[in-house]
Amino acid sequence: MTETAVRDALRAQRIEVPSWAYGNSGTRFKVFSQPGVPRTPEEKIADAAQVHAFTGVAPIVSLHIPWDRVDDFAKLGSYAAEQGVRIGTINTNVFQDDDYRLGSVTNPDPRIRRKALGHLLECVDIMDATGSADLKLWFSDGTNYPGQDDIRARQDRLAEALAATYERLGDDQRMLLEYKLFEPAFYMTDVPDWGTAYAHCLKLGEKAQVVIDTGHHAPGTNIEFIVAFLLREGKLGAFDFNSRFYADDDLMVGAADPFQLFRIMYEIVRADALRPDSGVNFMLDQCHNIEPKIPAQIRSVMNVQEATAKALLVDAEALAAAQTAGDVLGANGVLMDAYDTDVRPLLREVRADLGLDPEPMAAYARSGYAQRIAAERVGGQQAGWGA
Ligand code: AOS
Ligand code: ZN
Ligand code: ZN
Repeated sequence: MTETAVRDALRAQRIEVPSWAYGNSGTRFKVFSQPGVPRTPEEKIADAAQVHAFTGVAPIVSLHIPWDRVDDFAKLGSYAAEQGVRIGTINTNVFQDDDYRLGSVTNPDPRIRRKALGHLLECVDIMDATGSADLKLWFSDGTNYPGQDDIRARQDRLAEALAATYERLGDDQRMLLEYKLFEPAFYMTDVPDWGTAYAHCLKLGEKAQVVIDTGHHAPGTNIEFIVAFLLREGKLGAFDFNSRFYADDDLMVGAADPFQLFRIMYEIVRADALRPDSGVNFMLDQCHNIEPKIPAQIRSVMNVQEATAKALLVDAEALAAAQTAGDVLGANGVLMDAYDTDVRPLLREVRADLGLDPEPMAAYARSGYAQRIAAERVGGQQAGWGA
């Protein structure tokens, strides 16, 4: 790839940020509140707009319903536009009501299954109002004990709800099915892995695609293989990027394992799936429990940019030649040369080309925004988990 093509790709890159990253969050042990946290969906969008203002590549905000419920979603969309961003994916929430103790769409009780499906369909109505293209489905459904419920019947119930939701989608709308190995269910999860998600999506049709949340696998899983496979099948709809040391830690992407992020981005580049019109949506799904939230999002976006820049710098011709020649060490060396490149000067130039400060973290810190919201927003509510 020429240097111009690398720069063009980096300028055109798009990363979607989650509204819930700006509110207070925590673990089951403690939620630490921070000064200036948003009190409303509008304030979450305003904070997200800061991330875009300083990075230039994050103009899309994911909403989570009901955490971000407002009376007029079209108006919220206009507000987002005024802030310089737009509303992206609508994330469903069928995991927070007492009713969902035994599951949502796979619950043995048909009344609760109907309630859960009603929420999914309502989220498509919201997509119509916001102009969103993607509906994200993550189900906490599963069981804690062997024998607790019938694994196979739960798959039937899941398939039924997915089919009804799929039917409701408009021509330009997609549903993105996210899998997760465990948590909150500890014995069996109804959508535990990419194979299960893929099989359901395949049956549903083209508008159903798989989401890879990078924190949702068993330790040691080769995530880039899943990326390569799903891309080859045209079934990779989106990422939830974050990083983890142990389980679903939801830490900043690229913090735990920047090399893994590079390997993932290399498969993206290899499949020409970086382009915003490729059908792959690059979202962050993170919680900043102890660190300041807006800078943590800026840092995360920068981490994705750095991994992407390195992936774009892989010498494809040299790599193919080494692979064809069976030159194991040569091929590995080509990949590592790209990974070992310091791409920060290149990204500083890309930002300058976009008319931005080359150092987003420092520029945000200087802007005074953090001090302003801390003074203006008194009585911030916990947003996201537990809201
Ligand atoms: C849950 O573990 C999943 O990662 C979800 O994508 C997401 O975190 C949830 O919808 C709440 O933010
Ligand atoms: Zn996720
Ligand atoms: Zn998760």
